[in-house]
Amino acid sequence: MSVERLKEALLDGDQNRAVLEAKLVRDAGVPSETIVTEAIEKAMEQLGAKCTVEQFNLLEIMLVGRAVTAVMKWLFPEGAPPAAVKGAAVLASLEGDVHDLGKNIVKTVLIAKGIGVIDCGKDCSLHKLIETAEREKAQFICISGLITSIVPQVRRVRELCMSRGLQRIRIVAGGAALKQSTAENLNVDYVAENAFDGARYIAEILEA
Ligand code: B12
Repeated sequence: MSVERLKEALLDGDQNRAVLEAKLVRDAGVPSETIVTEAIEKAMEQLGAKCTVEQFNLLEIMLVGRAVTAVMKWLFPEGAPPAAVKGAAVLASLEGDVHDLGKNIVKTVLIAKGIGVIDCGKDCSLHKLIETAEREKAQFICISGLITSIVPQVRRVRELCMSRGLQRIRIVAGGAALKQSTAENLNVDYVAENAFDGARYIAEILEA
């Protein structure tokens, strides 16, 4: 049993072995949070070296993505919703960004913590994002950004919220491309290091 072996199974795209290794790691007392940040995130970082504009093996990446999804489903099984849903967070990857593995992990973690999530999916326009936040009376807009080209869109979210009278909405950013930046630079309220960090920030505000 080791987090290293779980990482290897994920990188091999072997979902059955990955779930088995995840079980062994958790049975040994490693918390789900560590499994996500030390195995899943680190494995995907390694995979990142193979997913550049020049060099790119789609099948390999998809198999790893499938293994990640299988481990997440095992770590956070569906069907047992928390007793009371607190707050509402609209979540999306913005237009031009089709990465959604991280976004889906954030969704799972928020739901597991009892926070209501409205998932606008990937490649979501700013128009749809703000309209949904308004309609759903969301307290949070959560943006997952994996490619740097979406940064200008992120910077516009606050101004668009203001123009609709939604100044009380907190904007939370995360994902590899956004966490290299600061909240001030992105014009958001918080930049999360990972899904759990973001969920803690949201939960603290809801409890305040
Ligand atoms: C998997 C992957 C893909 C898959 C996506 C599959 C999917 N359904 O998501 C596919 C094959 C489709 C893909 C495509 C492309 N990709 Co790609 N991809 C990756 C890779 C390898 C992993 C991303 C990932 O899933 N990470 C795992 C998750 C778990 O991590 P995460 O998203 O960061 O999320 C965690 C936290 O950050 C946090 N989090 C994430 N979002 C949020 C949001 C909030 C609110 C909060 C609180 C927390 C939070 O929670 C998660 C768990 O803690 C990265 C490499 C990397 N280092 O990131 C490249 C990478 C992101 N891709 C890249 C590129 C260039 C592309 C392509 C343009 C390649 C091409 N030649 O066409 C395309 C086009 C994509 C597009 N238009 O969007 C570049 C981006 C460069 C840049 N800085 O702009 C990277 C960095 C690779 C590289 N080394 O160059 N890709």
